[in-house]
Order: sequence, then C-alpha cells, then structure tokens
Amino acid sequence: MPLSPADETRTLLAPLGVPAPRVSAGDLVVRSPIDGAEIGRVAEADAEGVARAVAAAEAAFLKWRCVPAPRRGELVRLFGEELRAAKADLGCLITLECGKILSEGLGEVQEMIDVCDFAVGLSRQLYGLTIASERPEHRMSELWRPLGVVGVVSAFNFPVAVWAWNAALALVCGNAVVWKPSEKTPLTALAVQSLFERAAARFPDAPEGLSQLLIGGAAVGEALVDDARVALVSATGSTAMGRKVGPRLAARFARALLELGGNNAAIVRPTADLDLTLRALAFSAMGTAGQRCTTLRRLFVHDDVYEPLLRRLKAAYSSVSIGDPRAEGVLVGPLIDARAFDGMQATLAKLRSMGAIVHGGEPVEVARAPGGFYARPALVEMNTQTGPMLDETFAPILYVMRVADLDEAIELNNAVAQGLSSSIFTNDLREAETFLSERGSDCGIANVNIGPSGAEIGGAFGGEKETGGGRESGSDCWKAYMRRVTSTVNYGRGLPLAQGVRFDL
Ligand code: UN1
Repeated sequence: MPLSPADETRTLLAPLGVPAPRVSAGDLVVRSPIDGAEIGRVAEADAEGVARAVAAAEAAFLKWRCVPAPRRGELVRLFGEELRAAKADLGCLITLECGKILSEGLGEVQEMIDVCDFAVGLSRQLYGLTIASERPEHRMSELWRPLGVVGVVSAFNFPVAVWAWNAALALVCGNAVVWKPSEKTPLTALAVQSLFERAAARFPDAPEGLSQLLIGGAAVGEALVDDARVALVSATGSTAMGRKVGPRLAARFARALLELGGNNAAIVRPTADLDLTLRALAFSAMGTAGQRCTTLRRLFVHDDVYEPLLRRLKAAYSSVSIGDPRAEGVLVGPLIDARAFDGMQATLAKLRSMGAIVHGGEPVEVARAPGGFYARPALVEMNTQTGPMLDETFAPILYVMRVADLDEAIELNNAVAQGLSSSIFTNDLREAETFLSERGSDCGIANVNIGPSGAEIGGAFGGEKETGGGRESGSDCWKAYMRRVTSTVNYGRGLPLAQGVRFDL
C-alpha cells in the first residue's frame, strides 16, 4: 500500500533541503489533490516581505550583471546538476502537490534540466549584430545588457518548469529573479529554491539573494507587479489574471511576458494515420487531466474518418485508468481542487442543456482518496462551435465536430479568442503546408502529426491574442530578459551626421 500523500511528502522534503519547521507553520494550508489531505502549512509574504525580497534581488543584480555571461552559465550548470541528482524526489513531490502522474512529474524536472543545459550554451551565445553604418569611420553595433530584477509568477499545473524556463535564461542574461509560485504549489517551489541555493553555495561568484521566493496569493503577486524595481514580469496563468497584470505593468512601462489561456485545436484529415492520431489526441486531451495550457480542447474531424475515430476515442475515454497519479498504469490523476471539479461539472451541465452529446465526465471514486476530485475525461459532440467551446475550461473536456473542408477547419481553429497551440493530422503535404502557411493556424505553436501539447524547450513557447503574446524558453526568447543597446562609435576625426544633415557652426 502506498504511503499517504502527507507521509510521503514528509519523507521527500528533508532530502530536498526543506526543513520541517519551514512547512509546519503559517496560514497557507497546502493540500495534495490526490486525497485532499493537508501536506504542509507555510507562511505567506506580506508587502514588506515583497519589498525586502526585491531589494535583495536588486542588490544581487548589481553584482551579478558584472560577472561574465559564460561564468553565469556555470551557476546554471551547477543548478542543473542539483536537479539531476534530485530528479526522482522532486518529480515525486510535483506529483504529490499538483497531482500529475509520476512520469509527467519526472518529465517536468527533465524539462528544467533541459532548459538549464540550453541556458548554459546560451551563456556563450548572447550575440549582438554589427550593423553597416552609413557614415565613414563609424561602427554601429548592438549590445545586449542585463535587464534587472525579473519577476516570475507561475501556475499550479507546471509548478516549477515554467519558473525554470524563465529563471535559467534570466540568470545567464545577468538578472536576479523573484518568484511567486502558485499558492497551490508552494512546497515544490521551496524545494527548487533550496536546490538553487545548494548550487549557489558551490559557486563563489554567485552573490547572495540572486533568487528570491515569495509565497502567497494575489496580493503578493500584485505587490511584485507594482514594484518599480522589477523590470520584467513573466506571468503564466489565466487570461483573467493577465488582464490585471498587463495594464499594471504597462502603466509603469515595465515589460510584460504573458502566457495566458489556451483553447487548442486539432484538425484530422482523411489521410491521417489513425493509430498515431488516436495516441496523440489521447495524450494531448487527457494528459495532466486536461490541465495544461496546451491541452487539446477542440477537435475538427473530416467525415471520412469521423465515425472510426470517434469510436476509438470513446473506447479510450471509457477505459483510461483514472486514480492515484503515483500508481503504475494510471494516466489521469485528480483535478487540482473542488473549484476545478465544479467548473468542469458546470460546463458539462451547460453543454447538456444546449443539447450537446456528452460522453464521460462523471465523478470517479478513488480508494483511499476521500478528498480528491477525480473525473472521467469528457468527450463532447458538437454541431457548431459555440457556448463553452469558445472558452478555456481548465479540465479534461474535448469537443469534437465534423468538418469536411480544410479552410473551414482552419477558420474554426482560428475563431476563438485564444491563440496558443494547434495541430493537423494528415499525410497530405499540401494540407500540412496550408495549415502552417500565412492563411493557416494563427497560433504561436502549429504542429503536424503530433498533438498541441508537450512542447520541447528548444522552441519559443507562447501564443497570440488572449494567450498574451509572450514567448518563453528556447529560440531567441533570451532577448526578453536583456536590454538592447544600439551603439555607434566614431573612430574618425570628422563628424558626418546621419541622413546627410548639415549643422555647421
Ligand atoms: C503550461 O501548460 O503552462 O507544451 C506549459 C507543454 C509543456 C509546457 C506547458 N512543455 O505541454
């Protein structure tokens, strides 16, 4: 019989460097979604605590910015080593605190390790351009300089990887980081902060206070967002949260990097490999119990393959194993809390009242998990894209519609307010390329023959429209964490002016 989540959490925190007193006092009660039982209590930061953390981060930044970037990379390399050593424990703690299955918990730590490796390489590649000057004996170039204090607000569903995308890059770029994790997942954040401190202790060039952790709810996030010393806030969460954060940052001309809601679709065409498609759809729609921002929520299937695909999807949905996410063979764990569960049930009730055909979605009893909120993922047959299908319900609900025409399917893919991720399943080159073309998907991520979720760290991650427009992780996303200086040097004796302007005294 497995340990209770509370007992297992206790065994993991000490090796991860979180002392018991740190998680046994405070007003914020932390519960495992596995059984709803309390797994810790932590103190929340107050306004003064936020100000202190930002001041400490700023002091660290002033020193850190002068450490050469490849040396900064060395700290991130050491942090990656700590993560490798702690992968099993940290992966398990993620599972206990946010309820994703163990393989996904471990995958999340792997994502952190991967982004550390990426950032280490990047620390030697923060390249600027040399630009042809129009003036003789002048040299124009671009210099990339550290930005300052970077705030990171992260969500419960990727409690630590999304912080790592931001922190690893921000650190090699010469910044200090202040992190406000979701109030639902403070324990994994404490563990990661302690692993970071272990790495920093092994690295003499790391100033005190380079990474700060602030536990708390919206008030703490607001104080961070409003602090004039924070140059950039990278925030992941709902569109509603982004609507508050974006304007506040704009009001003080700070940078915003927003990763908000997704309402991701897939298009299935007649030539699709249905075995592959089914597996991809199942992972994207049911994985993480439908609680990824890249979760597949809408499916547009060609008439030729609609019946066989729906039959196989229904079979997969009714047989998928739901339960304790630590157990072998379980693919769908709990929803994060009662609110998420009620939200799912309310959406399904509304869909039924609209006449949609709902398969699954019912509550599931799980042994020894009295306070956990488990539900069978739901498949919903729709005739038109309307009602809740236009919104992101953060739960495993997959809408399925028959759509024969590719242009119409692309139009439907694009006809929602969100623009994060999208996929097409086809073996027809013309269809695949049309989907990726300028008249194709309008999302930040567009895939062929893989689902919309489970992105690698090497690409830029993010999306358009109500998804917020931010890009994190790979490609050239590092530029968001640096300030660009355009520099012109005159190494001649004359003073030619640009555009041929004469200004002779
Ligand atoms: C998120 O759900 O907030 O593409 C991030 C994916 C992951 C990241 C998701 N690599 O599913």
